[in-house]
Parts: sequence; structure tokens; C-alpha cells
Amino acid sequence: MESDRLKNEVARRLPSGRYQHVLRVMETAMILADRFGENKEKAETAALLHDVAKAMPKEELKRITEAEGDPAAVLEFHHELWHGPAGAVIARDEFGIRDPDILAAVRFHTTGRAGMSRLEKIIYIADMIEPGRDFPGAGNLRAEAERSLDAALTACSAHNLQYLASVRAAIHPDTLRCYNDSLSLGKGALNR
Ligand code: DGI
Ligand code: FE
Ligand code: FE
Repeated sequence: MESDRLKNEVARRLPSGRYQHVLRVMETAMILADRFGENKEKAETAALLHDVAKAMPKEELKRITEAEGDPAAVLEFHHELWHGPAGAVIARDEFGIRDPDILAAVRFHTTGRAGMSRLEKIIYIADMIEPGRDFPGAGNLRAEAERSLDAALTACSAHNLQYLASVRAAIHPDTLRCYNDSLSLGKGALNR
């Protein structure tokens, strides 16, 4: 789907504030793609679609996720986690996205996972550091993303874990695996 049409279709599904967030994630993801050698069109498409299911009713997200078999058992966790996997189904079935890397970037953008691709890391990080994010520590995450994708992944993941534990939220296994796996990445060459 051509970029303008994709934007219109996404805008139609989201409240305007959320759509503005999506556009900022897109800008940020394209900067990271440039910086770390990822295809910019893939980053644009994945970013535009990452929150495509965010405004859907819980019941609908649950229905879509159940129909796919819910292999990661996201339904056992807070409903905030449901829009990633459901969004990937919408991207595939309603936007005709076939690229498995783009679909994974949408699917895992909230939890992350072990063994993320470069595109998955870019979307996960861009979602946290887009210019509208103003939580304490956001500046540090942006600074990490200036130099290394893997260092930024560890920093973003650690920030999420700390936040989740501070509000006593249950942590999904993929959220934890993302963090552990990012530590081992940091031992090798930068920006792999
Ligand atoms: O959709 P966004 O608001 O742009 O951001 P997001 O999809 O990254 O995160 C949505 C929420 O999901 C955020 O408040 C943090 C939460 N979250 C991420 N990982 C976990 C989690 N919540 C629980 N309970 N467990 C997790 O592992
Ligand atoms: Fe999201
Ligand atoms: Fe988002």
C-alpha cells in the first residue's frame, strides 16, 4: 500500500492524539533506520502500523488473538499487551502486509522478545523515545540510541522492567527475555 493511503487508513482507526504519536514513531524509526542501516520503507510501514489495533475494544482484541491461537499467551496478561499481536493480524489481513519482519515488529513492539531483528529493535525503541515521550529518563534512552541499537534496547528494556515492577504489574515472559537477550548482545560487536 502506498504511504499516503496507509496513513489515511491508520488515521481512520485511531483518535488524533494516538495518530500523532504514530507519526512521531514513524519519523523516529526512519532516523534510526538511516543511522543503523535498515530499510527506511520497512521502518515507515512497521511504525505506521505498530499501534493500528490500539483503539479497538478489548473484546475484539481478544477475539482476534484467540482466533490466531495465542501462542505467547498474551491473553493471560494485562489487556495493554493485546494490541501488538492483534495489530499484526490486522496488518496482515486488512493491510495485506506479507513481510514477516514487518509483522513481527508490530506483533512484538510492546513486549519485545529474544532474538529481535534490527527492524523489531528499531520499532520497539522508536516507540519509547519518540519526541512526545517525556517520562523521567527518556533523555538517557535517546542518548543511548544515538550510539548503539543494542545499548538502546537494553536501556529501554531495563526502563520498562523497572517501571512494571514499580507498579507491581505482571511481567510477560517475552518482556523478560528481551531484557536478558539484550544483555548478551551487548557483549559482542556494537550495532549488530
Ligand atoms: O502502545 P503504546 O502506549 O505506544 O506503548 P506500548 O505498546 O509499548 O506499551 C503499552 C503498555 O504495555 C505500557 O503501558 C507498558 C505495558 N507493558 C509492556 N510490557 C508489559 C506491559 N504490561 C504488563 N503488564 N506486562 C508486560 O510485560
Ligand atoms: Fe503500542
Ligand atoms: Fe506506540
